[in-house]
Amino acid sequence: MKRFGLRLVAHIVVFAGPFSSCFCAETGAEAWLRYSALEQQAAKKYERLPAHIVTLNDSLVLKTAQQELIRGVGGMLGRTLRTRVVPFTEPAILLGTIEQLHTLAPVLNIPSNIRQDGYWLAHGQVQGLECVLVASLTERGVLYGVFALLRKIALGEDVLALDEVEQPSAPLRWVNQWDNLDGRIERGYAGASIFFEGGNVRTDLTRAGAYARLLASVGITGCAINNVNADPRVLSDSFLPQLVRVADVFRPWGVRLAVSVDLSAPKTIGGLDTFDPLDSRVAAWWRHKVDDIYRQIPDFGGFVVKADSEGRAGPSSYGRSPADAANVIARALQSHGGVLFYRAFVYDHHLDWRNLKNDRARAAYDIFHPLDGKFENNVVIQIKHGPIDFQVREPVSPLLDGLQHTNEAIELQITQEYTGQQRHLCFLIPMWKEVLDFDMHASTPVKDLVAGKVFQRPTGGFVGVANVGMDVNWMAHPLAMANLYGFGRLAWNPDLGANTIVDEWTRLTFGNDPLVVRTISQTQLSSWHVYESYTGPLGVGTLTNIVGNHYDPGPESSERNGWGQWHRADHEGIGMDRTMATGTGFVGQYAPDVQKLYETLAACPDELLLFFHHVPYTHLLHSGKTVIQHVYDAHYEGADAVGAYVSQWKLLKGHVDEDRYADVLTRLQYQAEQAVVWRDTIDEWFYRMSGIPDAKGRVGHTTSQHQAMVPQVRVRFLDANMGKVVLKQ
Ligand code: GCW
Repeated sequence: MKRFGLRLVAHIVVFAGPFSSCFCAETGAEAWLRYSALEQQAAKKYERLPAHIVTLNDSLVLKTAQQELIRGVGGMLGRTLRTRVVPFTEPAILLGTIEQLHTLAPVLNIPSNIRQDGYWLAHGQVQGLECVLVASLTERGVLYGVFALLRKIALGEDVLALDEVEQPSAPLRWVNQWDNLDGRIERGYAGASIFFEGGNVRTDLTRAGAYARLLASVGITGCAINNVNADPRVLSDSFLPQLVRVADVFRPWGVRLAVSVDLSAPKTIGGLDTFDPLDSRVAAWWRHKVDDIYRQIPDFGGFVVKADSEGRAGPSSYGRSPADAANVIARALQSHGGVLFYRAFVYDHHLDWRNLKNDRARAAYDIFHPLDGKFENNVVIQIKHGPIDFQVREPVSPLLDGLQHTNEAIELQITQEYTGQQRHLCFLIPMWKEVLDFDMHASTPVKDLVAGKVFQRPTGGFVGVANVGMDVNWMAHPLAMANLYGFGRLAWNPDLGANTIVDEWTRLTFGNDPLVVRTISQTQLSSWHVYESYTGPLGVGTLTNIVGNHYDPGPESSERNGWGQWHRADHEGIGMDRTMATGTGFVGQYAPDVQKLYETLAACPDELLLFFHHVPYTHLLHSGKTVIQHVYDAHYEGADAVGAYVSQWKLLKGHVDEDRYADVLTRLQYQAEQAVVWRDTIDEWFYRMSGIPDAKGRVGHTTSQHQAMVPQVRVRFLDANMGKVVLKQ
């Protein structure tokens, strides 16, 4: 009955046609910057928007801002803004820095609290004319203000009576791309690199420029374009002119180019016989290299370093510390204003699994906490949000609270390596919100720590591993783009709610049809829990094939090897004992209040139980279910929920353009099949392990023989450098 009702509504909407303007074919290439025409009624609201635009200087970034405004207003309101210069004689939209605005209109009451790239959107009298003002301390901030103004118009908000200051929460808001120079992307699921091809930077960098535009629209200021498993060649003299070309297409959008570097570069490409960070020849090599880069790219952002990790060269080769390694490069960058991101993802991947005290989760804190205060001021320790590796559920990394005298940035993974690889829907903002809001000690949320607010650090912030590719819609799955958008929005303002973010994104991407907005928002918001429930519930890890594609179910793959992603399941029970009392002691890396949350079975939340404790399958959860019954039920509930996504999506036929409708439908149908594969594989594995039957009689009685199927949606598996199995399609 309910279903029939919704269908009826759907037809009425289609015949009434108020949203028909968005039914033309869409590729997703414009992402959330479609600027599609507002319907008449909504456009009326902006009739009094000035018809002129005045840019207070002719810098590159302000020109970009001007063009973007013309483009956006043209698309949404069908009006062509005319450009004027000072002095002007008609009401205008004014774009400029605070300083310029102050000179032009000294009596204007300009707020004094604008910082960094924050912006002021307001209306006010300038030279006796009613103007819309977009101002910032920096030109980049003005560009961000223009994107905000356009977003408001797209969302139907008032822009004529504004007086608001928006500040970014943290100075560093960057993305990393794990692109190899040959054009493949490690853990990239949307085609080839937009930067590299056949060992060189692409000849045509149109997409790279378009990417910078997307990044700028959500306030991202820097992008490291190559894999952290870095090819040393990226620093060779002959490669530098190619990097210059990328910087050139980033610059109009205020995005700073950065690269990942291999610590052994002074030796592998520099002709030295060492890369010992304490050797003066090595220091000189880095200095010359960096000076050379800045001569050609004056706004170069800096470097990212992955060292002593998963086979990468590192300071341990010379008995030196990560601080020694980071500092030698950071000093070279210092006078140019460059930043050195040193990744805390340092661990031994040959751990002895038989030793119950061994624990990969301990590594980052054990290594970096003792070095707190030993890093230069332009070093930022880049810390994955959890102590293992972007699993579907992890506690927050204790290292985020373990550095008081060192800058830090949180690393979040936008590309869905362990969360369905953009073939399953998994909207990650709710997960990141939990991480950022998590209280590390005495009302100290992670978001304040990474922003440098708690210990008054000069810098800090957010890094997202994005891995967009040449696929026309950037992320392959049309709905996965919400993760890229949401990352930028959260990095700017981590107080935004997941529901606000998804609502914005959906309207900007699919239009304002209430049925579409409601359906997509609800689907996205539930998708992380759903994915978790049919893959790896109770904090056990993803139970995916960790020595292969990180995608299919493979619960045995994490055991009896050195990678340390163990769940330690046997016939009696499952889970890693990480307690201080009897386990690996990992819990002791947290502040006392957090220790109390995780140390005892009585306090530990169900969703992280198996991350912290080894328990029998019959252990009773706070929910009242046994572990084993929870596992069985969760997998059925999760698979059913994906089935429901398919039927809900079908109600949108005729409400979104046919191309994206069909594309998403195919993907959800595929996901629904895969969720059943996951359900049956995992439930049956638990049944074989535990010997405990499903109280509801389902497990072990499935009629179909599900196996991990060859995916129907295009798949790429790439695992350079790590010696893990590489599966090819
Ligand atoms: O989990 C691992 C990924 C690697 C990646 C590594 C890292 C770039 O499987 O592909 O390497 O994390 O973050 O360095």
